[in-house]
Amino acid sequence: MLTIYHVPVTRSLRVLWLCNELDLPHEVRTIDFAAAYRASPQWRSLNPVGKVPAMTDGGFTMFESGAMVQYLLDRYGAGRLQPRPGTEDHGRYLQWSWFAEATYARPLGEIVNHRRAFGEGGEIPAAVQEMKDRARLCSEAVDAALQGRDYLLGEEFSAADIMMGYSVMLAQRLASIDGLANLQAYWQRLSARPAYQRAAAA
Ligand SMILES: N[C@@H](CCC(=O)N[C@@H](CS)C(=O)NCC(=O)O)C(=O)O
Repeated sequence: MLTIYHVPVTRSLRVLWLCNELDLPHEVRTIDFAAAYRASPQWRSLNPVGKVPAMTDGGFTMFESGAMVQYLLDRYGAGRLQPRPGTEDHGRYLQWSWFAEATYARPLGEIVNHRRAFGEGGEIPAAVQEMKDRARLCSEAVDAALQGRDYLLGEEFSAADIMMGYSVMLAQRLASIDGLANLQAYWQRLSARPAYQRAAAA
C-alpha cells in the first residue's frame, strides 16, 4: 500500500494528483507542517531534511516529489502518462519535469522560505524581486513552449504536466502570470481536471 505524507498546497499535491490520474489506491496522511514537527526524529526518518513530501511503498521510503512521480509511473503506470523511455519525446518529457522543479519552482520556493525566515514585512524587497524575475523568465519560457498546444508534449496530457502544474500554481500565487495567455489557459485546463481537484481538496 502506498502512503503519501501530505500537507495541502505543498509538493505532495503532485503525488496525490498522479495517483488520482492513474487510479492508484493510496492512503493520505496529513502531517503537521510546523517546523518543530518537521525537525523531529520521527519526521526526519521519512524526510532527512525535514521537508514535505514523503511517501512509503511498503517498506520503501521516498522524499523527493519528482522522483516519487517517476517511480510510480515506472512501477505502476503500465506505460501511461509518459512517452516510451529512450525516445526524444521522453527526453522532452524529462526535461520539462526536471525544469518544473529544479529551475522554475526553485526561486518560487525561495520566496516562501524567505518570508518564513524573515516574517511578514521583514522581507528584503530586492531579494524577493530578483526571485520573482527569475520565476517570470521560466513562466515566459513555458508560455512560449505552449504556443499551439494544450500540454507540454502536444495534445496528450503527461506527468510532466503534473510536475509543471504545481510550479505554475506557485507562480500565479507568488509571482504573476499576467499577460501570458498560453500559460493562463494551460493552468485553467490543468486545474479543471477531476484528478487535480480531488488532490487539491485532500
Ligand atoms: N525538491 C523537493 C522540494 C521539497 C520542498 O521544498 N518542500 C517544501 C514544501 S512544498 C517544504 O517542505 N518546505 C519547508 C522548508 O524548506 O523548510 C521536492 O520536490 O520534494
